[in-house]
Amino acid sequence: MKTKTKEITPTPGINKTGRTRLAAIFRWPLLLTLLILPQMVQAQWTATVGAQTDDKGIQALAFLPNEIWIHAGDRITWTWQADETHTVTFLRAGQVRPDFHVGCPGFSSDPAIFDGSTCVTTPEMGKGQTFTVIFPTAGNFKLVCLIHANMDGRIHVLPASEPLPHTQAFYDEQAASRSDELLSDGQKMKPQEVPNSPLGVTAGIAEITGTAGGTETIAAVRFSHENIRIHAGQTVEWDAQGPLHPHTITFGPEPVDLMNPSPDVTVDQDGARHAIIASTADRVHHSGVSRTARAATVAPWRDTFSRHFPEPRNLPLHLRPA
Ligand SMILES: [Cu+2]
Repeated sequence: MKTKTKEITPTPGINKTGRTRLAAIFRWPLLLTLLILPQMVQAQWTATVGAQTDDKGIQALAFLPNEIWIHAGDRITWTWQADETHTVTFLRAGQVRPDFHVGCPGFSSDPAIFDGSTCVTTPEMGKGQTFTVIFPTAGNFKLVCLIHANMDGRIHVLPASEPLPHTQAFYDEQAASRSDELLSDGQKMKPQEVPNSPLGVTAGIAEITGTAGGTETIAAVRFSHENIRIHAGQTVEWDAQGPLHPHTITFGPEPVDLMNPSPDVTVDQDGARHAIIASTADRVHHSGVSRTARAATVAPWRDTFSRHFPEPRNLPLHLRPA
């Protein structure tokens, strides 16, 4: 029986040599992709900024977690968890810490890329906001908040060939437990007596703590007395006991300018600011928000403010976290 051999017609334009060449052309990019792929897979990590109690009275000024190991090319997305505002900032080596209103100068777009050569920062951001930074090169980078001097962390960016010590689940667990720890420590903080002042009110307390990854601050953003009954003519003294978390003492509506005291505020011989409230219509405002106060990060910052009340009144008092 005669078998009919089917002739294979070569594809027009491609002879045997051509086909081999074509296969080689396709094989090389495939090989190249396989080699490069592990380095190009960018892992997405998540972390949080700040934490607070339900009543917002205790604020953890911290990056949670504050130490993360990733691979070059990976990205981290931070989510803000508290109403107190913070920044996510990476400065250039040797860069002087800028004012948070000024930024790098300027503010980075989201996502930002940080390799150590150019400053990256967000503006001040609050609860629910997110920001992503991509780290293309290996190195150890310091993460800071421009608003709170004692709030920082470390990002260790390893070459793709090196193994990472932890998983995302580990960091999630660490962030949650550290947040609980800081907030419960904050609830236990007790105000110190206001020196030489029987009618003293503490305007916020704070403690700086930390881990190997960086410093954290726990702050109670409340007055020590919610109500204080005095006689007309008596003076009340407010004492800020947070080393880096200044507050304003305000009677009346919140002023637009938080940075400068109202014109009726005078300064006593011992440096305490002083005002006299004669009527419920008085709108006096002492600002603890000053650049000088913010810059004093090493020495504990303390400020006092006295008010003299010549008339019996019920006056609303507001505390605004800086
Ligand atoms: Cu902060």
